[in-house]
Amino acid sequence: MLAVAGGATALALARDGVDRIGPRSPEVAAAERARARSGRTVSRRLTAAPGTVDLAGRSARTTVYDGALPGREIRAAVGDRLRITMTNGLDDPTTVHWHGLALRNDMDGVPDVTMTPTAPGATTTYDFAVPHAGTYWYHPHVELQRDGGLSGPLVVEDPDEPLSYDEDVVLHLDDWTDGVGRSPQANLEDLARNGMGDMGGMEMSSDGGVDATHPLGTDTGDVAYPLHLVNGRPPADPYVVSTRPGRRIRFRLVNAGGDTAYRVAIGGHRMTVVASDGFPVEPVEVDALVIGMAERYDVLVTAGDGAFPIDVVPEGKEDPPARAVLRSASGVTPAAGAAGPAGRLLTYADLRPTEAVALRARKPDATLPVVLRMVRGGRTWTINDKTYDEHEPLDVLSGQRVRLVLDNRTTMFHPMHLHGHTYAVVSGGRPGVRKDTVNVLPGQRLAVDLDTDNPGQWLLHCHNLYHGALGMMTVVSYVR
Ligand SMILES: [Cu+2]
Repeated sequence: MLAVAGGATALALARDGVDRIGPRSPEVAAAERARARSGRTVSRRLTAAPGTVDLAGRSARTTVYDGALPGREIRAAVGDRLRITMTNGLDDPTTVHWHGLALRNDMDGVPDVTMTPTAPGATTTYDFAVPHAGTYWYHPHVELQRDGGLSGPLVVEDPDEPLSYDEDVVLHLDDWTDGVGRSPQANLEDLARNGMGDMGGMEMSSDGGVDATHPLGTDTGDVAYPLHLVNGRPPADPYVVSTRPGRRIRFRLVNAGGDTAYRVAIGGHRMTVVASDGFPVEPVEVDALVIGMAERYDVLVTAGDGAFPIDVVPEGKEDPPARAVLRSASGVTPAAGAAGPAGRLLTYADLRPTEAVALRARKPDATLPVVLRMVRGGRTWTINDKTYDEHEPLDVLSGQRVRLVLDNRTTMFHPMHLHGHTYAVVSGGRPGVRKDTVNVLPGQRLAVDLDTDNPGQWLLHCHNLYHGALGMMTVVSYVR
């Protein structure tokens, strides 16, 4: 197995003489005490273990939470305390990362940075307050475990929800090879040995081929997947959303894929985008959207009368698409193919934060470059010319406005995720849409602003699982 930087940051905490705010520091405890509380506790058990899943009659041996694919939805409300006891039934150590939540640092689930991973047979309890409403998800943060079946949705409801809808449906999207194609480990070993092979960007223009029909560029992934799933279901046995004509549905789209962005459209329907990565946006109506790895979109849809395909097409890949069905009446479901070049495709430029969540404009106290590179033909991916094993932390002080300049010097897009914070994507020099995972396009320099209000040690990494495993991770480190 390829080792992914065990212990690197634990050592870094001590080795360079910098006074770092560790996960168990008083600052982290104080930040947790300051979080608003509802007085309610949501308690759950979660067991990660090997299991067999049924993919339209094809049986796949993999790893899952509680035998379910995807992992069961966890629902809480703002201010609730989540108390989740995870038992590790795997053969390897594991953790749970609560993606997108501004939670206490010692519950963030990053091996060695925030906790010691849970050993096989052992149990860990995660106990933290959830500060923000929205659509989030959970997954391990150990090596390639996420490219099996180990992930699930986490929804935080707003007791004062301003949107009105009749139904609330999560669509958990995932690229699938475990147990039916090459194993994730074999794919990683192939990339580590051979890089991107002939795909090495040689034929690419300097902009990576970004245009209206290729919003993420022409090289969007390194791995071919035999299946793509919606809520654990392949297209031959699709997930069906049953409703009635005229009902308003809030779809919560989660891209849990390891190496696949998806283009999503619903035949005969427009979608009103109302949130991105959990945080609300001014409503914008589109025909289709592209969702990168680990991004989430909430969309409102008013159901028509009939049966309609929900097309989930791997962006820029030849893989067979995923598909679900929206059904409000009996009858035959029309063929797939609603997602096409026609119609309005969502872009980041369309997204504006609502007044309630907009970051106020403020001159950054610090600006930190985050340079993304591919080296050795894609066998290694770096941040600021270091792999994770050798990373130099990005030091920040509490109580500041910090600007990260994500500078993509490669011909692939990278969905860059910062733990523990929801930054603002800078647009026209001002803080715009709030996100925790942003697609940085080939050749693009994209700035994000954040307020350093959640002390601790926080991973910043590419959510292409293979880029992360091959080095494209670092740590945003609060220091005193
Ligand atoms: Cu990447």
